[in-house]
Amino acid sequence: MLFDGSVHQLPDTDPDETQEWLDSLDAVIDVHGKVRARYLLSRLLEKAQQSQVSFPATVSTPYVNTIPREHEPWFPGDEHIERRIRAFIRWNAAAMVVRANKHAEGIGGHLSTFASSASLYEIGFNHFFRGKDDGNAGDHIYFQGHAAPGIYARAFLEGRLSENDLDHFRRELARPGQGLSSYPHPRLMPEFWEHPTVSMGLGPISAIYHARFNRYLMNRQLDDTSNSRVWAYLGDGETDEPETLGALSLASREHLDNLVFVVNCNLQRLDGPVRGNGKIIQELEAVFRGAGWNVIKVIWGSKWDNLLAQDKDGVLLNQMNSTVDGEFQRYTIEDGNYIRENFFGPDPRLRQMVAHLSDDDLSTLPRGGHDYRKLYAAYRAAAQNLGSGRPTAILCKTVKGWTLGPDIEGRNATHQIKKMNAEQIRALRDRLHLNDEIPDSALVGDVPPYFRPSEGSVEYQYLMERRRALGGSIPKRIVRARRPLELPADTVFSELDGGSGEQSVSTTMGFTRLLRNLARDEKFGSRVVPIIPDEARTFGMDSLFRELKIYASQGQKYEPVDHDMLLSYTESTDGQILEEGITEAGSMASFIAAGTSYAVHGVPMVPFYTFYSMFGFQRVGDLIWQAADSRARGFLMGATAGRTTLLGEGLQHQDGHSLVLAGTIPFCQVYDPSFAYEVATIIKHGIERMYGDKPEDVFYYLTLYNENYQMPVRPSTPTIEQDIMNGLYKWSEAKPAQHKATILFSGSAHAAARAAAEELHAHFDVSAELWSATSYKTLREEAVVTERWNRLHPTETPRVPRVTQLLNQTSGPIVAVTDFVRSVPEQIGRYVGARTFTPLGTDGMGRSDTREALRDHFEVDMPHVVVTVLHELALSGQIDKSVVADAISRYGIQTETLGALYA
Ligand SMILES: Cc1ncc(C[n+]2csc(CCOP(=O)(O)OP(=O)(O)O)c2C)c(N)n1
Ligand SMILES: [Mg+2]
Repeated sequence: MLFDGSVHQLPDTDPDETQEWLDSLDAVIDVHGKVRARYLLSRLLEKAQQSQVSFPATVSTPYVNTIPREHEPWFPGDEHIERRIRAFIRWNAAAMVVRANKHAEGIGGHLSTFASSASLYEIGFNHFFRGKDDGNAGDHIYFQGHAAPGIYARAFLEGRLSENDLDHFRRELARPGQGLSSYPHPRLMPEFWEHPTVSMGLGPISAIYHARFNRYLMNRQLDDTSNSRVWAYLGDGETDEPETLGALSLASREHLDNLVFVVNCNLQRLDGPVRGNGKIIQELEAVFRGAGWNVIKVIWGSKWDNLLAQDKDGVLLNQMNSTVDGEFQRYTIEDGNYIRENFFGPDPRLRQMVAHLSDDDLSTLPRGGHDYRKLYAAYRAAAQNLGSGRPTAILCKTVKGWTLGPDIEGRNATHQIKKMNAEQIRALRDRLHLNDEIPDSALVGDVPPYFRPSEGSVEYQYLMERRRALGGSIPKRIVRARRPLELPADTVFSELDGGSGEQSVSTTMGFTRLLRNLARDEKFGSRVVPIIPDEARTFGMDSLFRELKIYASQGQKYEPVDHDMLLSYTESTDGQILEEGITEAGSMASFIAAGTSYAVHGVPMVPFYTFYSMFGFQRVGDLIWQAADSRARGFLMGATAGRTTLLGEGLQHQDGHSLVLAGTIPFCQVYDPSFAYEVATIIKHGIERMYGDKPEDVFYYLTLYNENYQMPVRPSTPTIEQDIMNGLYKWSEAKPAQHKATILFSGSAHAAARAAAEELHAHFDVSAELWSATSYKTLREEAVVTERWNRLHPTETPRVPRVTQLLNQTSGPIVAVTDFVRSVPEQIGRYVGARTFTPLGTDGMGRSDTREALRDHFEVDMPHVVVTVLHELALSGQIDKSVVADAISRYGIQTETLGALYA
């Protein structure tokens, strides 16, 4: 009752007495000051509690609308026309899903989500969402994934989609490239959807970081986003995902008053009630308020206002407050009499209050989320909130499946219902008052027709005028070069080509230097977005704090403890680094915001998200998948990579498998470089590929290691850059010897490979050629494509996969060594022709110990490479088996253990 004037909705039974209390308070403040007043109030609250006068905690208000009737603004639209438009959209959304399932049993789609949220969207489309046809950044809308049919239905009404398009909902392969995707997928509909949302929770967290990124662009003077809002629509069930609510405090901390969450509280999720025994709206109010958000509850429709005004004893309010969601859901499916008996019935004062209402009246007392004026009031308040410094959450109470009839509305199974029979379709038509538009004659069988008002109709004119006034149709994904970038100068990269001389450095250090060079590049530099989740010191990237500065919307209000040091912790309003704190999910959301800025804003930005590689793909893999769907561009840098290279940290830290997980993500270019010049080449080509003349919507994953060694000079072969990008190249010739072998290395495993080649030559008369395998994924994908071509062109000369061509230039057994699991090199195992191929890798869980001990344990060190090569030579009869046995004892290798995989 403390907030937002909601107390004004309750009748004052004794205004004189109220005034006396208020006057007393004023007197206390005047005479004794605010501290005394606060003390007295606290004592009063304490006393009230002791006397069992329940008083809500300050994070929640009674179960009534936040905006009282008398504060509702004038509604500027034509409610009747908008209702008609909404009816058309509702109809087409349902028709589309029903038709799709008629055509293909089991194809799916959702009726009930949009049915519950149609008004939540339409109020936005008609009055708030700003398009970008005027060349500005516009608003950014995260649509609830399962509401997609409604968004398509609106695009149909606007003439953006045809009936034929709607008939290709969920049939993307029937007309390649022109189907309507099940959910918002920019990858599949790159000119329509902007933001993927359907994996619960990812939309909300992405929206928060997106709103923050808009401010980042503004504070860094890269784009004027001052008028852009981010609207995120989400389900009440979706709020159970940690990603949904986990970043709320960032939004308030960063004063993101450009952000609005609209939570569709239909009280149901997929299986049943969201909080049968509680009240999700109250729970969410407390969470959002506690996190510093502005909360607007839209619970009751207008007809309840009259009842509330009569509630002199507070019995209605008490009933509203104490009825649990499970009961409210029941009331949606029961008739008016049931409501009278059970909601109003037990208390004679309540029963009396509705005595004048018929059962029909009672069953149609609507919820706030279906009351257009209440919604308008809430949205307007949210829109006017810009400047307040607080993000807004609008919590709207709705009925799941609203208007779809008694078999679907509010039923526990409603989420999954995709079909309607002829009778249900007719009932929907009647319910939406579309009898003129869709006469009985059009309702033959159970395939509902679509309906679109003619271009001359008032509805069409109205709807188009509204969108024109608001900057054009939404959603629309356009790639515009509003502020194009210029590629960095070549010299930025060439510094790493010369090697490190006598100095031992890591690829991480090489990368940090490169990142600094990139950020210093006169034209390109400002587009670099370094993102770090509280690991900069681990990676030696704290050296960038001072130079690039950490983005802090509030600047730096304190002098840091290390202010007198060269590399002090420097925060600034125009800082470049997004130091995210310990949130890989949030960092990925920032990566997506920055990586899609080329399309969302027409301002290409180049994110470099550097993280502990163990806490990348396996921790936030779904967000990385979403990045691919979003068509994000940029670089994911998996630092402290390698199961044995990161020593000491043990089981939960040592990553030997992110390359496998990365390999499963389409459009993710995966590299495991060994040397600084390889890192530089991959980043150079990556930038060109993603941001050059013919940009491609891909992103890169590179491993970075923390082991120091002398970085070699880049080989001078003319094709070296392309060789590195292709995934495999000869790194060193072998010294002549009697037997031949080929060793492939990647990442930090180059050391074992190089030592093994020396050893094999020195002691076993084996000449081993060394090849750097920068990307097994790239090799595999090329081979798979070639293989397919051969299969489909049986009469033509078969093509040879690139990896096979390259390995055909080598001799002897092929042994691959990696600090990752064996399945990484195994990706090319099928393409080595008649040769033998043995991968050595780090399958199993990590351990805390030294690098040497770990490499021995995982059997990826020099002795194991040597023994593997010798074993293969013995198998082919080139050397005697006793040579292998001698080598095993020479290196003291344990032979009777199960190995790291089972240890
Ligand atoms: C991460 C994830 N888990 C599960 C699902 C499957 N799923 C799709 S919709 C849904 C229920 C959604 O309920 P709610 O958020 O309340 O949305 P409503 O349809 O009620 O508006 C579930 C569990 C999903 N899409 N994403
Ligand atoms: Mg729900």
